[in-house]
Amino acid sequence: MRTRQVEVVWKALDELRVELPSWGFANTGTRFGKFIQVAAATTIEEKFSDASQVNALTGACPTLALHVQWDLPKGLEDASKVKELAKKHGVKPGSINPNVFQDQEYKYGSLANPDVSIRRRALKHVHDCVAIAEALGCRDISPWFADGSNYPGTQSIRKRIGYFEEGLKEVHAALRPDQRLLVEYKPFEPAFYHTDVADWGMAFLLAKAAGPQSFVLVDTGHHYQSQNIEQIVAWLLHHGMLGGFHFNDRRYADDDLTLGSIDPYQVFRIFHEILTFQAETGTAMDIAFMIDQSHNLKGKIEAMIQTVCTAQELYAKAAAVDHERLQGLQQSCSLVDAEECFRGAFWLDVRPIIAEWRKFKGLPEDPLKAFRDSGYLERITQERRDSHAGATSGYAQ
Ligand code: RM4
Ligand code: MN
Ligand code: MN
Repeated sequence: MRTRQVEVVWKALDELRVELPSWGFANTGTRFGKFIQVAAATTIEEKFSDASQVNALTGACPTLALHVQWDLPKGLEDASKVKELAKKHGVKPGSINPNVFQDQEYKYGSLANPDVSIRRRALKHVHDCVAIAEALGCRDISPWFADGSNYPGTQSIRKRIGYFEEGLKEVHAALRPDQRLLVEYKPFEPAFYHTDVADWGMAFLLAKAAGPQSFVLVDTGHHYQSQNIEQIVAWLLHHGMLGGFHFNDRRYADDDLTLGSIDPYQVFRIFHEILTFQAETGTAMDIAFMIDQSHNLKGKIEAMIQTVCTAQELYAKAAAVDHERLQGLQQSCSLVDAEECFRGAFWLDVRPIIAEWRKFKGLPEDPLKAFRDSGYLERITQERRDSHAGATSGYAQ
């Protein structure tokens, strides 16, 4: 491997931070049912503990995203407990995710519900999340809205745009100066006719309307088949509107598969857009890289380690692209050489460099193996054996 490549890969690995999702350590399933894992976390303490394992083994995950309803059921009151856990486990709370999709009230929507009292209820929850974020020292408030409708003609799509603009402006006005509001989009599910924030254009316009501290969140699983995600990323970068990512992979819809398990080249191309933008503009981008995966079949902690290692490998490959050379080849429209320069980096085996980097940082060269050797899984499997009573719930039961 050439020295330049080794240098850029090390620098990239030093930079890359990936946020873990608290819900990725818990029992989850599909809408058809849950398969319980004895080792899954059922308390916020266990989620912090599991996340700290992933961070200790990879050195790349200092924060844990929290879902307010699942992790802080008493809201702000629970903040002090979270602070203590963060201190104890050496992982800080990360993005704060409101939940305005689960309660019965939200059957016809949250911020876009035709009923003003339900819109107010949802807004109050998001406001509470801003306060929780402040109490915990978290920068990002990251709501996902399930709002939409199932049948043509049953809702005013246009009116609901107005409701969203109004609501997000109000939330934005409550943000502290260092906080950000990230607007996530998703084309469908649970709404199957129209979703109020369905794509990056809608999220972009809503974030713009909300105010300058609002940005777009790209969940890699929230696109139609064959959509060019790196092009979306390039547009968001160009407009200074890229706030962060929810990493996962998908084959069909929002499948929550492990990052890069279906299409690693796509992740490489997304990273390339970011790294090439940074190289060309000389600006270090402040993008929140977060995982949003719920593995119901794989072991939770193993799957997270696998994901972080995959992100590191693909980020390192993208960093290895010779930007200057590629720029010249693009300029002269040397198509084959440009493509070879680009995909050459994708095919580089960066794993030996990453292993060296890990060794230098005092991290295990093979985090997955180190986890398996640690005995942690056996210990929690014993300890958590009896904590899953009542955790199964069937679909349509
Ligand atoms: C959605 C979306 C959100 C996540 C919920 C549970 O599909 O990806 O980010 O919080 O699922
Ligand atoms: Mn998501
Ligand atoms: Mn999703």
